[in-house]
Amino acid sequence: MKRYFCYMLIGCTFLVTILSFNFLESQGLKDVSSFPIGTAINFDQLKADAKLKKIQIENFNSITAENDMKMYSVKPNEKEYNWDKVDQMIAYAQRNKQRVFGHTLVWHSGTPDWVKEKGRKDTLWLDNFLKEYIFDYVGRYKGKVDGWDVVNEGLETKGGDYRKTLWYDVLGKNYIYKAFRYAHQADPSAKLFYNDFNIERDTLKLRGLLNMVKELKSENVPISGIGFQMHIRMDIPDEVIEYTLKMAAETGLLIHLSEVDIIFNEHDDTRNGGIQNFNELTEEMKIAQAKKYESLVNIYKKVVPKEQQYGITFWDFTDRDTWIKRFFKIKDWPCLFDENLETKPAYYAFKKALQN
Ligand code: 9MR
Repeated sequence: MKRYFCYMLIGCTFLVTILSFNFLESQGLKDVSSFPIGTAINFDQLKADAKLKKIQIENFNSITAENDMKMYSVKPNEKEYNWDKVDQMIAYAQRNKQRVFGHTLVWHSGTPDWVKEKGRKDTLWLDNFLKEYIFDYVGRYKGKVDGWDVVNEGLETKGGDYRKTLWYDVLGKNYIYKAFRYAHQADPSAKLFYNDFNIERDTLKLRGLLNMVKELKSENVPISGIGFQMHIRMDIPDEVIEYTLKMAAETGLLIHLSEVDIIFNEHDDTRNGGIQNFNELTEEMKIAQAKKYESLVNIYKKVVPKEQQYGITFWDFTDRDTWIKRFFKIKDWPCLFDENLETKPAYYAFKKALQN
């Protein structure tokens, strides 16, 4: 009798272990995280690829359009808006209980040529266009888009000066103030972000950003958060990332890691500007990348107070589709999933850090 009882106990323990192991394995990134985990995606590609879609649904509870919500997509010409893909993506997000993040209202690289041509010639027209565009767009998706990158990359690539773009040249830095105010009027409950790159490594640029935020706040401009794109490289020191995130968190604003990926090779921040130092991905490199992903989550949790953690969003999630290869014309392996859409060590390290 006693022996049977022992066997039964061993059997049950075994079963429970197997079941809980399966349960943990079946949980996606979003299920183990205390803040939203998102990804940028090209919606047409997602629709056409069942495997990609499955991974996306299992792991993410926030979605950003990689390009479909940019001005050149939404307003390709003066006569019409193109809402079709945005509507489709929002319906998909709602079906799958995902937060929609709007990227991006005002961005120099997202501005279509027809706006640049007209805007350069006519200040008043550009001023009115900015207002109308934001009211139409943010108003249409009121309550459906949780947050917006209102202004993207308004600072120069290096240092802390305002970027000299159509918007800045014609309207001055006021375009930033106006964009935030219009977006807030159009949807008072949407979270409004300023988003930029290299602010996690370039402390001069970070200082420019923090000065701008201070000015915006002193003028009661409704900014709710700072987006760190966080396109990083293996050799960007964790200490520097920790310092810059901490400084940004001290503003009290939400902090979004909005376009995360971690590359091995270098580039000069311009199209086709990749420098191919590594031709192959070794097992050692995979492990090192896993550690870097783990540290990033740990730093975010450590220095950004819980109520300011808007979430972590990846910019594409597979080494097959990453923008890095297309844009910089190099080979690289920046994502959690490999070229065959299988998980890499980085996936498990990232997940472990979310769980802890
Ligand atoms: O990944 C995007 C790429 O497919 C587009 O061609 C490009 C221009 O619209 O934009 C890329 O996304 C950028 C994002 O919108 C802003 N931060 C930098 C991203 C990578 O270039």
